[in-house]
Amino acid sequence: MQIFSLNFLGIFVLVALKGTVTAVAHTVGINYTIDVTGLDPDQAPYKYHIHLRPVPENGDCLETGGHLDSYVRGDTPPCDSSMPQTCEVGDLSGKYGTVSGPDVKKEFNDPYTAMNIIQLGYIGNRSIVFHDASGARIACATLVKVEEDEVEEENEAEEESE
Ligand SMILES: [Cu+2]
Repeated sequence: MQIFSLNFLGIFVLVALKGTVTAVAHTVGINYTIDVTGLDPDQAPYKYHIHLRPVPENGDCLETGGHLDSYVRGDTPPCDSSMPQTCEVGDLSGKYGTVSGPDVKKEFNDPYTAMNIIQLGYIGNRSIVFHDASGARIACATLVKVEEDEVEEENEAEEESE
């Protein structure tokens, strides 16, 4: 099942927010795990999206471009979480809920983003960006492909526990 062993990891560095976003291919779409600390509860709620471009070396989240929006839907009207198929593909918080803080551990499956480069919702070499309540981009991380054997080990451990 090689095709299911692709995995992307975003690691936040040099900002108050620390932690990871892990994206693991699922039978349909991607299973995400957000595991971060350091969100200021006074600036909540936080939104998080897949943005088009990776984070540049200077770390400027503004340079990650707009949301992954494979169908050019735009962000007006806002995403209705009861109809996630109508939202921007990259609008993860619109589909699965904003987060507060200071610590966040959140898991969800998103059937609209994809691991396969030929699919419209492909997330490779894109970024995940957190916005505070004002909309400011407070943290961003490039989604980088992780070595497959690491993922396979995880999968094996998972199978054993099932
Ligand atoms: Cu965003």
